[in-house]
Amino acid sequence: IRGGQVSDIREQPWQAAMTVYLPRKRSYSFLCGAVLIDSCWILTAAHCFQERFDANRLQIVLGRTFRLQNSSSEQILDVEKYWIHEQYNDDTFDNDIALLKLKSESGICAVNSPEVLPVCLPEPNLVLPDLTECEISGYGKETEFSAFNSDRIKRGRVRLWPQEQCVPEKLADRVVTPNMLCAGDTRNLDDACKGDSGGPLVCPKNGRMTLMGLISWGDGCGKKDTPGVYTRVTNYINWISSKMRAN
Ligand code: 4AZ
Repeated sequence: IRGGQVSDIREQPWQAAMTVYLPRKRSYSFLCGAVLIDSCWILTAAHCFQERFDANRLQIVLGRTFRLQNSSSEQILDVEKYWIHEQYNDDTFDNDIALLKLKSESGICAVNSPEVLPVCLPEPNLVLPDLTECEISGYGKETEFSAFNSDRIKRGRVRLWPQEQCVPEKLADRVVTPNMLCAGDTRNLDDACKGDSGGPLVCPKNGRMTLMGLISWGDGCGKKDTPGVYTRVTNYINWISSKMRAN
C-alpha cells in the first residue's frame, strides 16, 4: 500500500497472504494478497498464477499483522484446489479472479477469531454511489520502485471512481472493461501497489464492510489523477456461488 497507514490485522481480519513453496529456496515465499470469504474459501487475483502452481505448493496465512513474523493468532492453511476464471485474459487482466478451497478433514478450515474473520460478499446487483469511501489493505510495496514488500499490514482509504472516468486515458492507454472498477485518493494518494494484488477493496454497506473489489492493476502506485484498478466482485457472485456449491 502506497500512503495509507500501518494497521493491525484485527482491522482487516479477512486479509490473507498467499505463499508458494520454492524448492530451490526450500521455503515459502510471499506471492500475493488474498481474501477470506468463508471458513474454507479464499479469493485472490488470477494474475497471481503466472505459473500454474500445483495446489499443494500453496499456503494461505491468516491472522498476521507482520508479514514474516509468526504470531499466536495466525492460522496457516493448505490449499486443496483452485480455480482461475475461465475467461481470465492475461493481456488485459479482464476477469482477474481466482477462487481457492482450503484443505480440511473436518469441514472447518479457518476458525473465527478477532484476527481471522470472513468478509461479507455483496449482492450481485449492489451498486454503491460514486465517491463512496472504501478501504484497501495489504502487505505489498509502499512505493512503486521499492525493492521490498511491507513488513506490516497497511490500510489505505480510496473512493470509488465514476465508471466514465475509469478509462484508458487515465491508465497508460490500457484496456478497461466493465469487469473492472477504479478507486483512488486525491488527498494523500493512498493506492494499492505491487504485492497487494489479490487483496481486498471493502466498502461499508449497512454497517458492514463488504468486498467490492480485488486489487488487480494500475499505472504505478499513487500517481496523481491515476486510479487503482480492481476486479468488480459483484460481477462474479454467481460464479463464486456455483463453484462453492459444486465443491
Ligand atoms: C501490481 O503490480 C499493482 N496502483 C497492483 C495495483 C496497482 C499497481 C500495481 C494499483 O500488482
